[in-house]
Amino acid sequence: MSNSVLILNGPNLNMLGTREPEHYGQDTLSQIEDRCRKLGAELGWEIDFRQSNNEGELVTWVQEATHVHQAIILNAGAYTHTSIAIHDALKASGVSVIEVHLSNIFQREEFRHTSYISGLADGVICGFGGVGYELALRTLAVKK
Ligand code: CA2
Repeated sequence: MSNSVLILNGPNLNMLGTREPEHYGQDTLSQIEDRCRKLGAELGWEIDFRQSNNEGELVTWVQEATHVHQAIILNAGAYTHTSIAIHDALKASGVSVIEVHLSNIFQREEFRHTSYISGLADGVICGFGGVGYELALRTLAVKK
């Protein structure tokens, strides 16, 4: 299998940098992507970085990850708290997952404290803004 990591971003994350900096910081998603690509190159990972507002598209991308990507770094956005479909796809894929959130979901509304992904993830990183994606990549490099 290639040294490829799939970084998936869910709904509304394409809006980063436009509103709610108190929760999500100032970075745009494309700035986060650039930093992941730079760090990925240093660590020897090929980075496939995607965003979708569509639950079904995220499910399809997870399904296609089997035997293609070493791991998925997943910020499923609000689908984290609702999507049994993404949970089932992750479970069936057998691909290692690291769950990432920009904000500390446990300091926020009660409905954000539930994740359908955490129980399947190798680990969860939240509350460190865009740096969380880089921490996830570094963790994968240690496990390589
Ligand atoms: O903290 C995270 O990374 C979240 O996954 C972000 C989701 C939220 O629903 C999760 O509970 C936690 C929302 C991302 C929306 O981002 C926006 C950024 C700027 C303007 C509008 C939305």
